[in-house]
Amino acid sequence: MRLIGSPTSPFVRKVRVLLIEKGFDDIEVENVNAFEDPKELIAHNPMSRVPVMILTNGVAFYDSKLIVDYIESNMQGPKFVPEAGASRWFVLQAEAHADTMIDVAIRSMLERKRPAEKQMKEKIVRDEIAVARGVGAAAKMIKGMDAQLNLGHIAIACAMAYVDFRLPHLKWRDRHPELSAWYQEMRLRASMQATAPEDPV
Ligand SMILES: N[C@@H](CCC(=O)N[C@@H](CS)C(=O)NCC(=O)O)C(=O)O
Repeated sequence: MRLIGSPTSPFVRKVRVLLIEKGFDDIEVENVNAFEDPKELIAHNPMSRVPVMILTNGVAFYDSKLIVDYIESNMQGPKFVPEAGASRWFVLQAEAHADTMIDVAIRSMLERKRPAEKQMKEKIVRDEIAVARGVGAAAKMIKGMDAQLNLGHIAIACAMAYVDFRLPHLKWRDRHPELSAWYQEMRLRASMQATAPEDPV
């Protein structure tokens, strides 16, 4: 199998971290710029979003939630989503929460990239406040989860890295010291180190 991705996408990173934690550290990633509608991406995902996972038989999957589900259901290695019970839904909620935080962070980042006179400042402020609230909720989720690594941890760590990368001015660490301490450890994991974007711009 291989992935179509991008080095800075937090959704791609979530999938890659999960694969590495499962023991698959040699999955080929073909990096594209999804914003330019590259042919090789839209051939598999007409909406031009990464990640896309392509199996050896040519079958392709998106989005990242389905890819993660496929990996958990069909690939060997330790499990990162509990099979049943309240903990399953807690972990999946943490993943959905992290993904939504990223969606909002991306939207505000894209708005900020527009020429200053065209930016909708109130939209940026609203989205950044939403992300800040999201960080607070993520802190509670991390506190409520077992220490053993699960998909919720992975998704939240990728979201925090993205907030640091795109919205550093939110300075969330001062308000959430426990989340900050947890994240400091998380980012040292080999899977997080191997997927950190080099020289992100
Ligand atoms: N819900 C999708 C979101 C994927 C997504 O938004 N990917 C971004 C990169 S982080 C992208 O490809 N953006 C291109 C675009 O919006 O045109 C998932 O979980 O895979």
